[in-house]
Amino acid sequence: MRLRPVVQLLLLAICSTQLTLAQDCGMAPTPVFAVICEQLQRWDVATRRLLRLGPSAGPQTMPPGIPFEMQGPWQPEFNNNQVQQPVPRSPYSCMDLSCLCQFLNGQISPDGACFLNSGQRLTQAVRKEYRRLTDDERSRFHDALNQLKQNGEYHNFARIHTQMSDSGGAHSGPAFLPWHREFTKRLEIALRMIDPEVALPYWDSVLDQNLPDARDSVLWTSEFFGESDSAGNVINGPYANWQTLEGRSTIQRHLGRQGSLLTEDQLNTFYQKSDIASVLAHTTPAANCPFRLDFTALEYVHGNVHFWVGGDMLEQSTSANDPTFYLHHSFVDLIWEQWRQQRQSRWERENDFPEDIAVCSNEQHFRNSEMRPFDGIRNFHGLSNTYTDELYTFEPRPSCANDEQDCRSDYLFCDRSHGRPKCVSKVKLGGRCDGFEREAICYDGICRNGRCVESRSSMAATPAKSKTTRRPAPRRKKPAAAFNNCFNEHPCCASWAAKGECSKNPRFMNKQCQPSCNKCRPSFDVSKECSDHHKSCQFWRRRGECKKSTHWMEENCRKSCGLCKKRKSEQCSEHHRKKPSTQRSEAVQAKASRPAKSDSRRHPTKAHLSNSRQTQRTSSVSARQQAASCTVTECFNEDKCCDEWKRQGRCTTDAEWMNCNCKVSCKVCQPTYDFGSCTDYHGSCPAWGQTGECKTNPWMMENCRTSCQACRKFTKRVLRKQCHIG
Ligand SMILES: [Cu+2]
Repeated sequence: MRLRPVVQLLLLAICSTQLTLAQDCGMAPTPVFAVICEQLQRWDVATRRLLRLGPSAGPQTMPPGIPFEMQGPWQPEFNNNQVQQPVPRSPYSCMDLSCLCQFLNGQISPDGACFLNSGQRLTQAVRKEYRRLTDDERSRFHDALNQLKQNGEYHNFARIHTQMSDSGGAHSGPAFLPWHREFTKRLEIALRMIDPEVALPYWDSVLDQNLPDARDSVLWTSEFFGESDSAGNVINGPYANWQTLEGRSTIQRHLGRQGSLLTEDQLNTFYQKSDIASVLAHTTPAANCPFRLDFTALEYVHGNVHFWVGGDMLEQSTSANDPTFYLHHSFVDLIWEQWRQQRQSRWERENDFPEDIAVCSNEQHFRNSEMRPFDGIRNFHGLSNTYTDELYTFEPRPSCANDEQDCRSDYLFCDRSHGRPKCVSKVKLGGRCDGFEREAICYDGICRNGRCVESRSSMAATPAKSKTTRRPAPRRKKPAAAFNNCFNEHPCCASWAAKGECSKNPRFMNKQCQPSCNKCRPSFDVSKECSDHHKSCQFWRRRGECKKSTHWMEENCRKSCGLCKKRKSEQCSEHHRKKPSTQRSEAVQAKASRPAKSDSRRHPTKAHLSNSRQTQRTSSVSARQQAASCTVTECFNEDKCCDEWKRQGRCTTDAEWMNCNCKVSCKVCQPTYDFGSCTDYHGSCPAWGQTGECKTNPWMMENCRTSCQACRKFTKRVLRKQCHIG
């Protein structure tokens, strides 16, 4: 028994060295792959560090006053194939059109179709190649994206991708594809809230890869992604002068300096994969992971495109500043979906996920881990068929055959000079066209001496394609305002806020009780107890949500759920009564018998110690008998200094006090936890840590070592200094 802590420490040491010994990025086929490899490993290491520091450092949030083991109702309940929380609090959680319909103020007809106020029917988004959009579709997409930029929502999205602490599963492992599927789905919904007809296009970079110089593609003109100056600043097109999240005045790109675009061969290699663990791949395996580092994994291959675009796209922390990010990821999603359709049954698509192996991928990539920061969904939910059944679908990649005329786009041509006919992007004026002299490669021009130049004939022959005659963007009526997603998530928010929890427990409260903490302005009167805060309350009531999603409905659909007779504050206390005790102070004391802040149990002061020395001289009662008068009943040390005091001999020199307050160190009792390890010794530690107890209560530093990061703060040396008395 005495050996246990030692063995555990040893195991821990072995484990952590093995985890840090990642497989060698030096095996990478190209220098850029090696850099991507290191980048993914850095993300992984940082995620693992956050996970080790425990919930107070990580993104987990705990409601005020509800200890960890009692938080049952707070954990969204998941059936294996349930894709979302019952009530979508925001349109972003929607997984079908009837849900989106609610947020777009539409009407659902008896046959289930959604008709918007404009009379238009809401349909599945069709994701097309960027160059295959009609002029109207393209300008609507650009308009919607610019509105998101202006109303700040685009930045909110960029921030999500940046925040490692909340988005650990975004990179470096199996959750990469599902996470980005959910992320791009959300952006597409944000666009549709502005213009319901918009879909997120995809950028098939294979179309550019076949050019003499992909930087000359028509994509990098003001019609599409825009041009950048010699310093890399994007200076024209729909994203010109877009301020970045970090406050730079433009997006940066350095096309083609490093990396590469996707090739048909890379895609074919991917389509050939048969094992789920090579598709949802462990991209940062440790040396002892049974899976080898595989540079054909989509996460690696896709990283090359980030590097090819360069600038903001280089780093995970800035890449979502550049809209190329979303169009590239929309294509990555298409490639994944093609694999799913070709290789998996419907059932497999929703169920196959690589085994959870800690030495292969960190916990955030595990099948059932929460897909942070997307409330209420887990990684495996990202496998749902509902995404492409209900919300969006892909138009097939542009292709052409001998008998077909072209690639159905003014910006693409069918290359018949290089093997099997294939669609290739057109080249802007001044760009290279060598090797394609016989093809209609130049946009608005002809190929002469290996360069695209304007030609009178081309100008005369194709006036419709010239920029000056491009149809102006259609004027539409004012789009729906961005959705105001400002709701309390729990009926007790107001009570908690009144008790000062907004400042005591900001991590939780700022997320779950935004209106009550004045973090956003709701579109309804929060103080009205008997009202519906959401226009869909009746709809949800009919779907039985009053019973299924009690907290949210109790707060926001009180009228529809028939809760007007009860006062919220009463209901809060009822919530509390259901559980043994959810008042933090009661719970903490009842469950853990933590030290009351009474003088008798404060750690020894010099005065106290000198008193007890006298006690010791006069007392002949054994230590254990003295301890019997002690009111601390459970087997915990009450102070982080206990072990140090024991080392100083206080278990004998100050036996009475020590045997009560440092029971474990003085071996008065045998703890059931691994004393000496850097873990939490009590199940409620994470919850107490969340509510700031680490700072205010000395008991915590001794017994909630993970939650309070105690081992890091109080090394042996620090303790020796701090606990020195006399
Ligand atoms: Cu990416």
